Amino acid sequence: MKSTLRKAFLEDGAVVIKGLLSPDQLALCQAAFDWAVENHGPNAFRMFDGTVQQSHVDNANPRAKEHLENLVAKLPFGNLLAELWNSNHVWYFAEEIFLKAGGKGSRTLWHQDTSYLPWAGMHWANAWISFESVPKENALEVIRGSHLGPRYDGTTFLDPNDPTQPLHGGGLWPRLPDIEAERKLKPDAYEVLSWPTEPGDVLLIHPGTLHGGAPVDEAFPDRHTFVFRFFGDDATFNPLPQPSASGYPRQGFLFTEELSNLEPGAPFRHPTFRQLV
Ligand SMILES: O=C(O)CCC(=O)C(=O)O
Repeated sequence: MKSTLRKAFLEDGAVVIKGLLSPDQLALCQAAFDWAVENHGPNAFRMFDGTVQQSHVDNANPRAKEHLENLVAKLPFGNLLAELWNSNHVWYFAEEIFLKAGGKGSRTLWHQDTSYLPWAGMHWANAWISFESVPKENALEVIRGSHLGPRYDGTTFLDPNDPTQPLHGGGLWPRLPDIEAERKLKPDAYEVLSWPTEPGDVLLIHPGTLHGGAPVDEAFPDRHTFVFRFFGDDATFNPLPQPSASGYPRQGFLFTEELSNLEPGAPFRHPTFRQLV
């Protein structure tokens, strides 16, 4: 592996691996994606315009777990991430699904996944895999190096007038900056990374990076994106504030039962997560 890729991921928190997935591998992913949209899980959040589906977000669908684990084991992520992180082991956590359709999907609000999931450590990665060619204007945006900075409170994603409405409250974690408002006043207020991608390219981000954007619009109306999440040796259990001002999470954290015996700071391990390396 080129040392520039490793350096980019460690320092920037994001890197694109061009052409990582072959057309056959991508076709397997797309079939699994379509199945998972039809057979969504208990964490799915869907929006419709009349009867037309506008968006679909799902997380760790238990109905898809075994199939996705078998699929991911056939993809080149295990060895790639072991090298990228310099980790002896790599585990698969679960998937997330993002479908935006009809050209009306607004930006995904800026957030860190670590505000929603009890994760700490350097060895985490989201593999963002879109089935369309994604132009730069519609790409996911990442604040360079933000995985090395503060762990912010999350956004509830619920208030259209307040993109930083605190998820947890209580002042334990700093409130998210209003990055879009700041950028409007000063376009270079943040160092924002984004890349156009082609089918087969994979964007890897550390889930502690501030990321957002990736809107659909008239010129690019539909996006189907699979996110596979992975962790390695340097991954620890770092609980979220409880109780949370917004009542998050309504249905328990992902894998609440499995993680219930982990002490804060313990290695993030449980047999439910498939070991790839
Ligand atoms: O694709 C998107 O719109 C959001 C992606 C995201 O938030 C993630 O990969 O964690």
